[in-house]
Amino acid sequence: MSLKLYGYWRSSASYRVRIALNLKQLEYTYIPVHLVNGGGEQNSDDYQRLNPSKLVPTLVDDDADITLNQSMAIIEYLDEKFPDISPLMPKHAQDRARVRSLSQDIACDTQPLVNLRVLQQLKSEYGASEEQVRKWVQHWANRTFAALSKKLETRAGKFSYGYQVTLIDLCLVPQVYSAIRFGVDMQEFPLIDKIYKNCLALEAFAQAAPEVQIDAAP
Ligand SMILES: N[C@@H](CCC(=O)N[C@@H](CS)C(=O)NCC(=O)O)C(=O)O
Repeated sequence: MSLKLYGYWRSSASYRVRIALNLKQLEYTYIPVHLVNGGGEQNSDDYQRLNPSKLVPTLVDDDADITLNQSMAIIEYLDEKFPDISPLMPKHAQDRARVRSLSQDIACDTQPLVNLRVLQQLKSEYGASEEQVRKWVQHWANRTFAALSKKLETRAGKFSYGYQVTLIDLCLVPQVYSAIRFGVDMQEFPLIDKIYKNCLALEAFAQAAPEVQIDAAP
């Protein structure tokens, strides 16, 4: 199997896919796309040919002749193709629906609000300062984590949904990483903080961490 992942060390959506690839024990070639240098390599003609959305990640599976964007679609693709190694969804339909719902709270309702191009637009078009942008990110992270803490109360075990890593954890960990970067106090959300730390203790998560990627800035 020949897999290529185009990503960026600090990109939360790329981070999600790296965790999935590691959990599935899949070898892949990581191709960094620098989102900031030179106006962002995601905007280059070469990258746009691969993904006209100008966003990372993009996964190329040469054997299956498929090029995919959207981290959630990529993760579900990997999960369906390799269902026996670290399944990321529970068995029963109602559990799967809950896992999707909680994952989408992060992937659909939070990450898009704090994505780089949104923050850049706040600064360039509306004159927001670094401090205002930091507050913006904190605001959306705090709202998400407050709601999520309530929702997870009844379902969480060691991980977000019981004692098995699920898609929620793949979304949660990168979002917490981003929130900490922008100064969110995770002590306000002890359950999420506990799950975050339990996940990071797993090799698949540790190896996917931004700081250990080949494109990480020193
Ligand atoms: N829904 C997409 C989001 C992708 C996305 O927002 N990627 C960000 C990094 S996390 C990006 O490439 N940003 C570049 C930019 O904003 O110019 C997914 O899950 O893959």
